[in-house]
Amino acid sequence: MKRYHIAIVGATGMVGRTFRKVLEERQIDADYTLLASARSAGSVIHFMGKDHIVQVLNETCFEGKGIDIALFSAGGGTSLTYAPIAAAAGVVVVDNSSAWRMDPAVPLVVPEVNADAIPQYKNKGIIANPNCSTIQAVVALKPLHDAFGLKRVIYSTYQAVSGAGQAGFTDLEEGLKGVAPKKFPYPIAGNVLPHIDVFLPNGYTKEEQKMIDETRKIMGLPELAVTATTVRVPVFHGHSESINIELERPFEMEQVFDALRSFEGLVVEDDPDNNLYPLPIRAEDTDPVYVGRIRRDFSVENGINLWCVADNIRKGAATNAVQIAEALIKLWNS
Ligand code: NAP
Ligand code: 3JN
Repeated sequence: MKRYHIAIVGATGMVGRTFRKVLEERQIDADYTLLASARSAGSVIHFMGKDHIVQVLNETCFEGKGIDIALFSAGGGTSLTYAPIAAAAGVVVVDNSSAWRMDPAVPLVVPEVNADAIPQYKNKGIIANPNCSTIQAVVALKPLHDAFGLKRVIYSTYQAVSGAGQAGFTDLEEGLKGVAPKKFPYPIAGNVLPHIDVFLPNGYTKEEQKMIDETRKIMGLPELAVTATTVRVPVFHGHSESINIELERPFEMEQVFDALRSFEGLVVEDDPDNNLYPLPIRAEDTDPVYVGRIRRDFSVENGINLWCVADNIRKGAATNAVQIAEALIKLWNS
């Protein structure tokens, strides 16, 4: 069987570190090349049992190296420039940024939901990894759509500071000691900010618009009624989401529980008598998407409320991309 060669672009960053952790945990035996900017080129990282020298990402770094897959997490600008260069060298790029997500020729993939889109990588040599908030939401929505049809979705998110990178993380750490914020416009310690990413002319933030657009694309429902309010909260790891869902067809609550319980990648934590519901501190450093507080919304026909939690840097970024790489390897080996 062929031995594959995987590159990690942005290997020194928060998502890059988690890529390495997830690849080691899953023992994905391959040759590896670690890439980053000139700032950290030359540094040594111990990974998969050996020392790797971090190399600089440039126009020629993919040429003639036999790299099969590159996991990119070095920002949208870097992906816009270097993903096509990698693809031209025969590399399949799995990109964590928003740069390529809404390109109609680029598949936007959450393997549990739309693995059937993966072969579309052949169009441009790129597969896009969705935004963290979208990934966990669509894992919860898919079994309900398959069983009863989605009619309308309302997202309200409670997002961890790790979603804003090391700078967001430091703002909370230092803010708890009374230091003024550098990344966020207001203190995040003891506060909540209804503001993630930049504001758009339509009044939504870009994070909200990403959730709306990406949900429609992944679910293959371009007309789905969906809206979002995204909020930063003083939590280090794990995004939480209140999701209000209107379904097309009537249901019994037991059918809803059965559909959610039997879906790959989802864990139902719902036992109000014992105070059991998903929590970001329990989701931290794990891969599933957790759902709980599952109940009928009596204010509409066929309505459901649920609470959805996942580790935003694992399933929301690194794990999802590694799952895509695993699916590609399986496809090539078949
Ligand atoms: P981070 O901790 O700041 O790390 C950034 C990484 O990118 C570092 O390895 C850095 O290398 C590298 N880099 C930056 N500019 C580069 C350049 N010009 N050439 C090569 N490498 C470069 O950020 P992060 O939190 O890991 O996030 C990285 C990106 O992942 C984000 O910008 C976003 O696009 C994506 N992301 C996606 C999700 C999601 O929802 N799926 C969540 C979080 C992040 P140096 O060490 O050399 O500086
Ligand atoms: O803020 C969060 O919780 C998620 C942030 C994701 C993010 C951060 C910087 C740039 C993204 C993303 O994945 O959409 C990007 C980007 O690539 O646009």
